[in-house]
Amino acid sequence: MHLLNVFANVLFATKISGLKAEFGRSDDSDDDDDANDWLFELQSLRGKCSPNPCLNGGVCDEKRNHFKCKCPKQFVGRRCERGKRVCKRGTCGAGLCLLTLSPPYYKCKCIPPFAPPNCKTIAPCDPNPCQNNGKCVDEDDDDFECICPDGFRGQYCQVDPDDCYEGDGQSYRGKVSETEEGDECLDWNSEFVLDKGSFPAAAFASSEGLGPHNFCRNPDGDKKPWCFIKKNRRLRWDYCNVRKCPTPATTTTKMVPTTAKARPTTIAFTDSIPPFVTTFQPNIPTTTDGSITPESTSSAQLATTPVPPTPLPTKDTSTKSFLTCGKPNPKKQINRIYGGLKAIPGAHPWQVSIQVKPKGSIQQYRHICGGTLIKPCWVLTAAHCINKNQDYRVILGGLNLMQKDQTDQTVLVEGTIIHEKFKETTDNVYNDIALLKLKATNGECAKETQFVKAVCLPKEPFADGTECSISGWGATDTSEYGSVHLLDAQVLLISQEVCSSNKVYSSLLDDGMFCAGYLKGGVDSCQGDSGGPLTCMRNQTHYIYGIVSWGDGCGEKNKPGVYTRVLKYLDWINEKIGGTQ
Ligand code: 4AZ
Repeated sequence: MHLLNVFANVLFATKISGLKAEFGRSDDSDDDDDANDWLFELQSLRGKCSPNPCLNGGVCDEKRNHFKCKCPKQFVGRRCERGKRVCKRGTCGAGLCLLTLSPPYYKCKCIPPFAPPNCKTIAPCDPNPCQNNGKCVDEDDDDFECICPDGFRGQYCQVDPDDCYEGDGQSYRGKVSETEEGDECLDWNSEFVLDKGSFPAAAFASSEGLGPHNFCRNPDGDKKPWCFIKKNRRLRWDYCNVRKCPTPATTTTKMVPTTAKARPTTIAFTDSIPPFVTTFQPNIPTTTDGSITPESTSSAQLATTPVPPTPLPTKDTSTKSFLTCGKPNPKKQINRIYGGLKAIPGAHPWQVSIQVKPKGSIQQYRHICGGTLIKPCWVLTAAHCINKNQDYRVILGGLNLMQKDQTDQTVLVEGTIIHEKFKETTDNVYNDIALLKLKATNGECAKETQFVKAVCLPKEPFADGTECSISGWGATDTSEYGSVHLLDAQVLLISQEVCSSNKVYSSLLDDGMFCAGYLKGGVDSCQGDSGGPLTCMRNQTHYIYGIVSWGDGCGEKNKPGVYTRVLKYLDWINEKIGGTQ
């Protein structure tokens, strides 16, 4: 998934669902213009004050065919959707610009050895950055070191000896502010985290423990506390170097680091995501070694002999159907105002990772494509993801491809059905749709849980301009081999007319395809996301509206992602799955 310039494109800042991921920052210019007006036009937001289209307390004024939002001082944009840029380039020198609730709506936080007030001069120990009576040692290279009293640790001795987290760390309120790799966390109210898409009020006093500080927290039900960091001038996140509390019965050795070394003032940028050794093959996949596979491969199921993919049994072996479709029940729906990001557990319970290995081989399975659970035994995907010479399995309910989650379900694929008129050309792909029939065990394929659910098939079109969701483990602007974590993003449906214009895809689209994304570039699906879902919501129900199919690059200007138009293939799908589950 390509998540460049997320904030430049985010229209509905207050409704970005909870996701944290790598994403780029928009340019540093103070662009308070309404570059995205054409999108509002697409959404026919004309003349309607009810419901109030103005965000962040904007007052709506209806005038004939138009509405106008009168925005509170701090907001701009047609719908008051963006916070004003208060920190111009260089305002805070080498420090961080933190957003505040009162004028001038920001303050600078200097990162030692840079000194207040402007963080432009270097004064390593003045004022003393070491807390808890830590001693600051001025080193030759304009750096410093904190010598901490016994038991205290952290770059600034801010972490006390009893600092630890319990369970998954959602209740952690300690002071660790460093990642596992030693990067310093950004303040939750730093402008870089919040950017101009939002106002920081919600970050100041949240029940999740977020606030105007940079301590690690777990506000979204992840496995342990994490924080945002800045790497290569991009916003990233990583797990924190925080200790798990000892269980009462066990005694642990007390860790007493004596010194905390300040890092060099220029951060050594490394990629926080472990190398992802799978190879995505966008079109017809061929086999490769050196793959990554979740540890879940130990499942007894996987030891079974390979199943020929076709022909499919006509009789459905499963009797159980799901109770609902399209109703996610995410673990925690926090109103994340930070931008594009890692998916919340349970937010895309129909998302599957399709994994392959050479037919009949004992090689490990590796992620090749995304897919969407539409029935307990059926996964919808792109035809270009299927290669008859491979064995297939799907992982349902998982977020992290590198580790087995408790919520994972691994199910073998009994057969594959590719659309009869699927055709790939050098420029595009026609009828890019396929079905995977899952193999039932004891009459059950996928089990419905909070993390595994089916999406609904669409019944009618969604309007151009509708904001829909894409998700996947595909390539990102910083990781060409894909993301270990499931990422998601919002994209807008683009009209066929606009997308078939000369500057976009000209005559390459047919009525089985549509475009979604932003003509400006940025947020997009990419290699490895193929086959995965584009879902749109109506009446609190999610529908699978598109399948990630193709595009000219990823995140490029005037080259949005192209999706298979699922609505066109409803009869085909129903014919193939019949009345089966
Ligand atoms: C691919 O190669 C691919 N930007 C998927 C999606 C897009 C481009 C390429 C859309 O699988």
